[in-house]
Amino acid sequence: MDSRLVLAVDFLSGSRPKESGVSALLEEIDDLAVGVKVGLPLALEVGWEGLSRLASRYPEFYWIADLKLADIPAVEIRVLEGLALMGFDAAIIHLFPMGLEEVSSAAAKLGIDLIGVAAMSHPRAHTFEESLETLVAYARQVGVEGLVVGATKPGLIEATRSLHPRATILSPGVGAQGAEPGAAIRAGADFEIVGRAITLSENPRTSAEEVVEAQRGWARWT
Ligand code: OMP
Repeated sequence: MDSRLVLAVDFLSGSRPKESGVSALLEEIDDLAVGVKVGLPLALEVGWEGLSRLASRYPEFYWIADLKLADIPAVEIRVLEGLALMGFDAAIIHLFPMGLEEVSSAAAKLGIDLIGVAAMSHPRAHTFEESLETLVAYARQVGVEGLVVGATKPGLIEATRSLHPRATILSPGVGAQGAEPGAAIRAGADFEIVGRAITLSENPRTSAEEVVEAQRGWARWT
C-alpha cells in the first residue's frame, strides 16, 4: 500500500455511535491507512471487548495499542499478554522506566511489537528532548525497533534516524497539532500517526487522501 498513514482513533464526530462509528470510518479509509492506533479514550467508550472486536473485524490493519505503558516489567508483561490475546500487533511503551530487557523478550515471544516513546509531539516535552540520545540508545540496546518521535520536531526525527538507522519511526502531531502532512516522512520517519485531522473531518476520506498524497513525494520506499 502506497501509504504511510496510521489512523489514531481517539475522537469521532459526535453523531456516530462509537463502535459502529469506528467501523464505518475504518471501512471508509481502509485502502488509505496501513495501521490503526487506539488507546484509553476509545477503550473508555467501547470497552476492551469493543477494541478486541474491532481488531478482529479489520485484520488488514496493523493494530497499535497506545497505553503508553510505564510500569514495572512484570506488570507490563501481564498487559502485553492481554493485548496480544485481543489481537494487537504492537504496543506503545515508555522507555524511561528502563528494565525493558525482559519486557522486550516477552514481547518477542508473544509476537507483539514494542514502540517506545522517544520524543513527544507537544511543545513542552523538554525532558524527552534532553534525553533523546539516552532513550534511543537504550531502545536500540534492548531491541525496541519502533520509536515515536513527534512530527512537530523534524530535527529530532533526523537525530533519531541517525542514532538508530534501522528503527521504524512513527510520528504523531500532524494536522491538529500543527505539523504538515508529509513533513515527518521528509525528515526520515516511516509513518505518520494522524487523528483528529481525519476523525473529526466532515469528510474523513478526503482528508485521509490529502495526507497520503502529501506523503507520496517523500516516502523512502514505495
Ligand atoms: P491528533 O493530534 O488528533 O492527530 O492525535 C495524535 C495521536 O498521537 C494521539 O492519539 C496521541 O495520543 C498520539 N501521540 C501524540 O499526539 N504525541 C506523542 O508524542 C505521542 C503520541 C503517541 O504515542 O501516539
